[in-house]
Amino acid sequence: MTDDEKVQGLNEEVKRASGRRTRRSFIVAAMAAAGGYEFYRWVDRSHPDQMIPAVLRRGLNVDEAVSKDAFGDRGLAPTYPLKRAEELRVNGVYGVKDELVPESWRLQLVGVEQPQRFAQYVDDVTAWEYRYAAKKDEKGSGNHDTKVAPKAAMMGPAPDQVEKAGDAGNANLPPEFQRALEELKKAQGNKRPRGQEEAGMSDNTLEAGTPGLLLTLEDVTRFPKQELVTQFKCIEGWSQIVHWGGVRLRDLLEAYPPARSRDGSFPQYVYMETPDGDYYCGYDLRACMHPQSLLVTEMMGRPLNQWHGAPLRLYMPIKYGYKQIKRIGLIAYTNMRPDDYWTKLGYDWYAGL
Ligand SMILES: Nc1nc2c(c(=O)[nH]1)N[C@H]1C(S)=C(S)[C@@H](COP(=O)(O)O)O[C@H]1N2
Ligand SMILES: [Mo]
Repeated sequence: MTDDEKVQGLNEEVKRASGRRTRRSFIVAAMAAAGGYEFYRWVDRSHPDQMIPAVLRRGLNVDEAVSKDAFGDRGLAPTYPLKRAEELRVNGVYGVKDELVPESWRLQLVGVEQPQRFAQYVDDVTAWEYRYAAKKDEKGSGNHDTKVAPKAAMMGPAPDQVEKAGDAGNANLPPEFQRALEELKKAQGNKRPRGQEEAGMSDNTLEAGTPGLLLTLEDVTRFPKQELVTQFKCIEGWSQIVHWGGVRLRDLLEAYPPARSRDGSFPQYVYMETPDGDYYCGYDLRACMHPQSLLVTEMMGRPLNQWHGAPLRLYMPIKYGYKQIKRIGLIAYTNMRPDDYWTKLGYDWYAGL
């Protein structure tokens, strides 16, 4: 058997098994079927419950919740042979248009339990300055903008129409708004205002003075490397099979578990945002704990490029493309369902496939 055939065999086994079992017993079956095969490491390294920090185990009934609510009986997204993977097109460039200076990237992590115990603690994550290379030309920003066909359920105007409105920029704003914008800019130390794309600023953008952690890329990539070949689906109607490389989001969240609320409960949501706040997404903590939810650093065996979200993007199975946020600058635990870029424009928050 070739490696691809082994993987196919495993996938078939997985599908059969998962049709009749809970995810819990399914993982046991998959582990047996995997027989130590290394490429799909998420299968044979799935944490036994004992390895999940107590703080998350008590807050979440991960196995049950993941299999039943979020992902149906199947539990896992199907995977494909590596040879079927192809180069993913670029679709949507909010928050990635400017070239980020790689050394200036940090992951802001907010809502962690006792953050002061970590060396990466700072008392204001928003004070971190992301630096951008001088603009050469506008290439990339015009041609690649998001074009998403309206879904039946969509309430807002079609994105390309909204986009045109957004393209007019600030020049068309009434003078009082322009003055207010100028004042806001000054108050922010003349930093670029956040959320300058058509959906506007996120409701969850952090306030200055928010404490948390500033993680480097090394901090994020110290977890076991994962690879996955899955189908990426955009709500527009196209899909492609993609080879992803990165680390499990779950590993990061377990290393930096969330703080409880005053009433003793755990946050049920995770919010993510680009460094400039132009694109943002909200997720169930459960979906983030899914073993196939990855913090991606590589596609097709190569480091991510700017347009696909370097240095770090999300890939979350069984969610549409618009939840796969590129160039993550912030991850925050939260109790309230977080704001989401395309939800603001009328799309479904869950975006389940
Ligand atoms: N930062 C950012 N992330 C984003 C988007 C975006 O505009 N900006 N678009 C989303 C949409 S609608 C899709 S389909 C996917 C496309 O990912 P790709 O460009 O790597 O194919 O990214 C998602 N993540
Ligand atoms: Mo999309």
